[in-house]
Amino acid sequence: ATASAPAFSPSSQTEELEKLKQHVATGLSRTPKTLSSTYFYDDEGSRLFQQIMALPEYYPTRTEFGLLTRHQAALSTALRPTAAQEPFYLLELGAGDGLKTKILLRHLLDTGAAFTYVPVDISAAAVEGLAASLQQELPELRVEPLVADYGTALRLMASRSGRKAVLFLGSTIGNFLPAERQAFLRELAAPLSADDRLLIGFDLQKDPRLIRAAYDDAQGVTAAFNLNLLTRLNRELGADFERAAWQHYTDYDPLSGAVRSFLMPTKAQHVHVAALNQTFSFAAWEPVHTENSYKFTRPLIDSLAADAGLTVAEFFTDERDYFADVVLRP
Ligand code: AVJ
Repeated sequence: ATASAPAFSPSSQTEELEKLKQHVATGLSRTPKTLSSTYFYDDEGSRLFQQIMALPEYYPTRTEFGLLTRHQAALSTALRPTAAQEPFYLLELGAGDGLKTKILLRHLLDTGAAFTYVPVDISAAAVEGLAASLQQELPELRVEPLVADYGTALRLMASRSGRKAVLFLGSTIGNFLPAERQAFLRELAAPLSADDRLLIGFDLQKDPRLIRAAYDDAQGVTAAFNLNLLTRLNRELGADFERAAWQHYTDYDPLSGAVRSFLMPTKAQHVHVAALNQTFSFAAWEPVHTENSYKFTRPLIDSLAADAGLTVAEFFTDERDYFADVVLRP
């Protein structure tokens, strides 16, 4: 593989730290307290998420994997330019381990598509691991890894000529609140030309018990994933969260379609954050909201697309209708 060294986002480490400090200062000062799931993914968080994807309760990854396998030919056709030899960029936001994407990458290579794969992730470890494994498994693939947040990656790519197919798999779109989701999709859609495509994975509404179990597994891996945020704040901001005094709690609301995850202090406590020179007080069982994982319906996806000026070109689902991979076009 012609894998270039990962390009790093122009925002420096100090800027990242400033963002985190600002985020924590704001989030822990408001009522109810909030911290964002975007901060789950330090190297340890990315490792725990890998474990989550293999859990028996966590159906989304397995389901989307099956779905991509089943529809690989139709998906590849929908994503690549109509002129067979026209080069294009296949940009993936939040690439992670790329296990699902490899299905499409293989199929595109086998059918002679000329493209450069640009995996984008905020975890350098994830992107580097992926680039290394691709070098092994798909030596003929052209890879340009990019360590950046999504906004930065999109702006970088918008300035390059050539067609783009943008992948946003795994129902990561479910992490946005409805208003943020609309704004994000408009931001994604804005730089697209008529022949560009978007492929987005949406977890669908289903038996609420199945959904809830996926976010509260028996082995406690999801709990560790959520609690890792406290460990991260202790390490990066010199906070003194006592991890044993916190629990993971989650619920699913079938009306809004939202799984919400919380960090719950089991007793009243004060937490000092050295980097902010500030102390935050928590009442016993005062929820700190850390994540939303929205579940979708077809009408919701149609209106989301329409709002961003996009059309649903293809709508692929698995045999149980658990998950959808949707191709959108301007
Ligand atoms: C990576 C955002 C798709 O919301 O299902 C898994 C993250 N959180 N278990 C999801 C997650 C708890 C996951 N996404």
